[in-house]
Amino acid sequence: MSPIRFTHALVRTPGPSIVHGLRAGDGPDPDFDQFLTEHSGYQQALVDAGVQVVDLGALNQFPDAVFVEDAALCVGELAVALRPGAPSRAGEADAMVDDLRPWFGEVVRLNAGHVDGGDVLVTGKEVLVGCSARTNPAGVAALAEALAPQGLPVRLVDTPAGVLHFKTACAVLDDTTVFATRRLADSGCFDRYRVLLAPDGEEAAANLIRVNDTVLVRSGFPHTCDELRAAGYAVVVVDADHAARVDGGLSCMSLRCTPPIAAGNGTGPGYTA
Ligand code: CIR
Repeated sequence: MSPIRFTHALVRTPGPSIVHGLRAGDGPDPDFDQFLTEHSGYQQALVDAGVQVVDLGALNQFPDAVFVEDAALCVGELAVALRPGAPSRAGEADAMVDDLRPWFGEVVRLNAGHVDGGDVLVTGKEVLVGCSARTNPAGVAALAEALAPQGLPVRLVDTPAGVLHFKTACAVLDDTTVFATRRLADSGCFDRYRVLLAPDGEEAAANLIRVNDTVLVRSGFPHTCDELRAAGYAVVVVDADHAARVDGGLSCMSLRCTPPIAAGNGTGPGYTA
């Protein structure tokens, strides 16, 4: 199981209800049409990185459903429907069970507590899960049980106070390297890793994603791009300002994976690209 090599990315086109998406601040609503444009650019960047993009289809009854990563975890041949911590998002996990079955066969349901996928960082060594306002120890324990048959150790860590998700502040760059905000790195949770730090003032760039040979970085963070390129990574910049208006970033808008049923068993949703 590699934390960076994938054959597929499962996404969900946003519905018009995305303008009502949850957010911590009181900034402007995202513009639906511009969100769609950005989402389509995001999908193209994933295709260019070498994965097959599959649109699971909009779920307009759940304003935040475009952020697919929070409702499920796909790791190796296993798919787990999570239990998102925000009440308005709980139903997204039920939809995931049906959506992921064609690709993974059995879908395990988290059976206790709460976990948002944004708090789950899969590295080449282990699975770190940050406790947050959305993810609690009972959920982490249930996830550890679900992942144990795969031989995947789970380590409970803390998401920094005031940060929505653990992966708001970090990302995997390769088997043993992470990119993180200084604040999160200073917590010591990455002491067993090589750490590249987000430049001061560009902490919001930490929610980047490594997809095969490409690192996707949200636009607006030139120093981050320079740092990654200097370290030898191929960087592609993606617009996601309207996702950011509802506290979304790059990682949460796709489930990067290598499903065991590569064509969705012929019953899955169609490819978008
Ligand atoms: C939420 O608050 O749940 C959404 N508006 C944003 C979720 C972003 N998810 C993520 O970073 N993993």
